[in-house]
Amino acid sequence: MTQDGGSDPRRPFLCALPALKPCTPGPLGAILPTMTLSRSLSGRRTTFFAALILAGIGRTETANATGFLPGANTAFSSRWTEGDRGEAIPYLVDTDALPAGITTNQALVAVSNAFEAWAAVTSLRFAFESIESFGQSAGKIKTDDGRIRIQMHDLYGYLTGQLGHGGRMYRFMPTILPDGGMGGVVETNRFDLNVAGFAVLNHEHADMSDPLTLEEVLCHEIGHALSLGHSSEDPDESDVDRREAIMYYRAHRDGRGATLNDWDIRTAQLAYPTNNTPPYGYPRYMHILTSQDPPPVPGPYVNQIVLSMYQAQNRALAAEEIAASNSNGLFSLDGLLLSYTPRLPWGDSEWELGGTNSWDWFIWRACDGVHKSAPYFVRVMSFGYDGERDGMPDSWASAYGVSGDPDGDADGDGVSNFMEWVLGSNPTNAHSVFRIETATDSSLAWQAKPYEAYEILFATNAAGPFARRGNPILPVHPVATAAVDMATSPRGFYRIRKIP
Ligand SMILES: [Ca+2]
Ligand SMILES: [Ca+2]
Ligand SMILES: [Zn+2]
Repeated sequence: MTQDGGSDPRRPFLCALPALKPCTPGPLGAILPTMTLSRSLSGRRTTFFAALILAGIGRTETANATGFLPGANTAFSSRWTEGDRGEAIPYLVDTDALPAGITTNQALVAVSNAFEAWAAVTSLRFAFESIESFGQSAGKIKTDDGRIRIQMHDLYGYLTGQLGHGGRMYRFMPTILPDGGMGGVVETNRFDLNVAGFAVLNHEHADMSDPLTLEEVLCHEIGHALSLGHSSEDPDESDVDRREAIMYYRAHRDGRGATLNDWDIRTAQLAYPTNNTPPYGYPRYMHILTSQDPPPVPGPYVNQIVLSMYQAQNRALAAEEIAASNSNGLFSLDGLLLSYTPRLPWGDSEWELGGTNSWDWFIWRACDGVHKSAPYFVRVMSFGYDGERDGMPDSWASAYGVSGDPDGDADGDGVSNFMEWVLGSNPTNAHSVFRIETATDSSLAWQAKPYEAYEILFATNAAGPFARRGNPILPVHPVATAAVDMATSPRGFYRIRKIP
């Protein structure tokens, strides 16, 4: 957990420094009665919740006015954001039982065709992960692991006579984003964030033994997993567009297979536009220096980070503040630079990285002038007292014998003592330094500071120009790895850049 400021043996001023206070709950502690899972996102005590609900509980597949399944606190619905980052949503298939006459291979082909029908007309991508026995009905699995579970059977008696059922689970932040937006804002439509999806099929129904009907039903139920509702639930629907949609509430069973019509495509693209996807960012962490009045002035690498954000089409991006706890210090956002000034000269104290607590948090999102990203957290994870004002915490610098010598290079590895602090390496060990350690045709590995953000850059010429390749990597271990393709793509040069 944490080192309490009063008991930390490294803390140099046991009595002179004020005690830290945990982030105060403020107005953020509300819990919705419908939530089934909560996460403390900050503070010593639980101060912040994102709620997760299973939208399939009510078994509704009825669309709201927008053609989507209703969201919790948004007039629109919920969406997946993986496609915005060019990433695939992994899916699992349970083949414990299949419709009569359908082989495992036929089932997997039908599932793949059903996913590909949606991928072809949206920004979404899907990737088969494995065959897996879920052990219970996919529609009852409450998780937020970002996967879609396709259950080819109903051995657990989940269905009530229909050919299948599909849905999704989503996350939302009722206190911070009461109007929705945890899944981003597409034009003016705010979405909650999809975190899991499912489809359950009635393998005992005779119609499901026709491979093309199976494919149609799969495509329909996957549409629900993507948050689409029914185009119509009117048995006498006169609107051809709605009646012929794959999302019509009755299977057509006419050999169409996984074929979308204009209604399906138009509706899906409201959440998953193809050539103008929303921007995206990443969670970030800050390690803050403190000192007696005045506090350190935020600057490059000191109490300041650059909010990095991305978008597939390279529109101009801007950062927008959503909320900040400002409990133990003050955040300020200037363009892409986020600075933090501690209120008081706090002693050394840190939260465990990877946990859900922090000394302060800041929530922001990226805007590209058309869309807005999901919200992202910046968390203050540690305070380090820097009485010498050399840019390094006194306890860290004295432990290595480099106090007061930020510009020196104690181990002669070419990186200054100060930058070794910034990069998370050992200033007295020349082997501990930010560099690529191994490179193969398929992967790179480098020494990293856990939970920092790194960009992969590539050039065909050593002199450059280098361009970003793939998405940033946020390692959780001191050795970071990235998948690359040097076997089939042109040979060239890689660089790793730590985002400031
Ligand atoms: Ca060095
Ligand atoms: Ca070193
Ligand atoms: Zn349906």
